[in-house]
Amino acid sequence: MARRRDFLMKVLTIAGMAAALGLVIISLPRPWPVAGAGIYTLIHDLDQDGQTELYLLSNQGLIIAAEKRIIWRSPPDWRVASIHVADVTHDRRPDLLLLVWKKGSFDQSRPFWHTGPDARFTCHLYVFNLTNRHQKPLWMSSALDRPIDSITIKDIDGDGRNELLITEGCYWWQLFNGFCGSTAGEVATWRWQDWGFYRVDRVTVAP
Ligand SMILES: [Ca+2]
Ligand SMILES: [Ca+2]
Repeated sequence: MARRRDFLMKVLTIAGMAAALGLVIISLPRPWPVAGAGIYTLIHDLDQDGQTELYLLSNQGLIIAAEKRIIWRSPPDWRVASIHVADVTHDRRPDLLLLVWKKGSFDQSRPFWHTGPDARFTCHLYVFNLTNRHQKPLWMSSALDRPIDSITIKDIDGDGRNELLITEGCYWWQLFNGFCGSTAGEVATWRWQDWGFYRVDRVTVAP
């Protein structure tokens, strides 16, 4: 009888642990992004040559076409979660922003002082310009400290220059080291300066 009770206790303990693990997994803040899984199109004259281009985001891959010809497509290992067109570099030329998830922090330009494994699935923000129908990278982040859940581009302080309103999330591994804290989900303001974005601590919002 005692052995049967012990067996039942073990079964109930294992079932309880499995249920707890299931709840933890369900509560994870979307470690694998689902944005960009549908189809999204933009029509824009990014290189300002008087001819519009088609930007087709389909199943997390981006194709740019002009005059029925594909002029650029995103690499197959990128998951493009969202695309945005606006002047964020303050040169009065529209820029193309891609929110990308990919494995590894760097592309071919990995600095020599970064050694060891580099295969985590991480979030990146890339800025491109289109010149004479050639897509040219202007700024490509390494893995962001926190993943971006959403981007809104807006001149919030009324100075004629756009800012990025970034809703930050956290990676699944940050759940266990206290990095996420209570700030995940907050909206941060990023602004372009010289050669990249920096985070603005205080912003005076235009009335
Ligand atoms: Ca620009
Ligand atoms: Ca501004």
